[in-house]
Amino acid sequence: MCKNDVKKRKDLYPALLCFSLLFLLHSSGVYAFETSLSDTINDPAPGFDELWDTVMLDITIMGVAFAALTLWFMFRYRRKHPDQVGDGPRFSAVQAVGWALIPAFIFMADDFYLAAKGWQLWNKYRDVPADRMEVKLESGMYSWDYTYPNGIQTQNLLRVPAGKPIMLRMTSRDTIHSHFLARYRVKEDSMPGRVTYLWFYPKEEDIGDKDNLVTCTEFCGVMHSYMIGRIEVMVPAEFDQWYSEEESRLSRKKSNATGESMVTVTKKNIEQGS
Ligand SMILES: [Cu+2]
Repeated sequence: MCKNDVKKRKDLYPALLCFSLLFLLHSSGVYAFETSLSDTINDPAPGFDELWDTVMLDITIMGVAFAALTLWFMFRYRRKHPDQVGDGPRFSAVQAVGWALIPAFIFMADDFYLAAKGWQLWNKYRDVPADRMEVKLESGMYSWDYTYPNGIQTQNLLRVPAGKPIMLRMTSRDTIHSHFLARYRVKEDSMPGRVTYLWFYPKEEDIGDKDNLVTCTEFCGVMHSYMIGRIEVMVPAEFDQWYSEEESRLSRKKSNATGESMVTVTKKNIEQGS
């Protein structure tokens, strides 16, 4: 082995140091994520946010590490005079394979780790809280039609009490739509002939927020971008009042309709002389 080779190999030590640092930095991020996940059992939104932040942190560290390494290589191995011929370090087969596999292993380990965290979070999210309110949603070009457990219906406006998990059981009367709640970090397709669901957790700080929007995130037709709804988070007592008032209005409407149809039948009978 000539002296020159040994020197060039030594030049690669900072690169290996970079990878090791990257791994250590990431490990500390992993620990922070691990400890905070257990605090977010009920509400999936902070978990999705933390996972997103971890992905951003990882790709930033990797990007910066690679950019720094590239710049350093460019500087260290620059051509010093016009007729200089390159002379790279000679690696043994084991060193060459190690140089390729160790970084690949670190990055794949990070990828698998993030994928596993995403899977774990998704599984938690699919475990819907038992103490919830279920609302049916039928989507159609171009509106969101909600039906509450007591039968009252709203369009493009979902009123919910703060502090109660809300589950939507969704279907569609025409094509595929996707109910997206940006604030709660959840979305799910609604489609004809199938019932899908999503749930979210409205909180007190959401009360009075006029920008708590529902948007359709599946291109569903020419008016797709106008398919906008709103989530109105209410003080629980006010919600209960609204809910029972609407319920009694609905039952009055139903009894009036029944009364009207009885009158129609009676009129018919009179006309027919029976
Ligand atoms: Cu749509």
